[in-house]
Amino acid sequence: MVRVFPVLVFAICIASWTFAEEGGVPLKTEIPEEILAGTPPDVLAMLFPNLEKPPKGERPDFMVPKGTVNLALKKKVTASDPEPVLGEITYVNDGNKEATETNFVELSPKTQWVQIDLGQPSHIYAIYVWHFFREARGYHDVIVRVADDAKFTKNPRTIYNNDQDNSSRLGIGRDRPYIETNLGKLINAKGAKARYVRLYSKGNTANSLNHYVEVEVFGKPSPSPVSNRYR
Ligand SMILES: [Ca+2]
Ligand SMILES: [Ca+2]
Repeated sequence: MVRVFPVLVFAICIASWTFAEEGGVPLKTEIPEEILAGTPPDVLAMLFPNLEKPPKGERPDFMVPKGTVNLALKKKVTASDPEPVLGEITYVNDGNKEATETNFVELSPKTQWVQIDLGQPSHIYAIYVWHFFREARGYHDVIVRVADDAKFTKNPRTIYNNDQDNSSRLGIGRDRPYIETNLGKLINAKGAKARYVRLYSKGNTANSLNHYVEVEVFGKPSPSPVSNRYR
């Protein structure tokens, strides 16, 4: 541990320096009001092995370059299930994340995705997702991928995956399942350059359906658009 420590400190210094150079600022988003009913989180934790600990209170600052904004807000959104069971696909990124009884979109069972077109190649630093937090539950196979094209054939990359048994067949995920809260799930996208963001899930611990209250994609449009000409 003693030998690892200086390396860690060095890595943290480099990371801090990188963002400082770009004018790093803490990522800010509005956290919706907490509304919890149903299975208590500690009971759910027993049912849901290898659970990631839910954040307590406020999350520590997540630093992003100055000028980072939510690029997803009201951008074009599509889904694997074009006719939601409840709500509208546009609820995914309409900026409304209050946990009311009607303020979420419900997609069919099995693995489903929603996809946001950021409109241009962008550097993505963080993704915030709120599936459904009116009760303590966890979603299965939460996977986030980014790509240069809408069909995910050009430069697709997986930036988050907690499908540990590969039941959604996008590879074995190394991330851990988590319980939904009003704090949302913050995913580090590490500056990945892409235009399209796709989020998967495969039902949840309460039922087989898939839900979204809101998705935010924090980043900056890329100063040099991706060109195929010189590849
Ligand atoms: Ca919404
Ligand atoms: Ca799985």
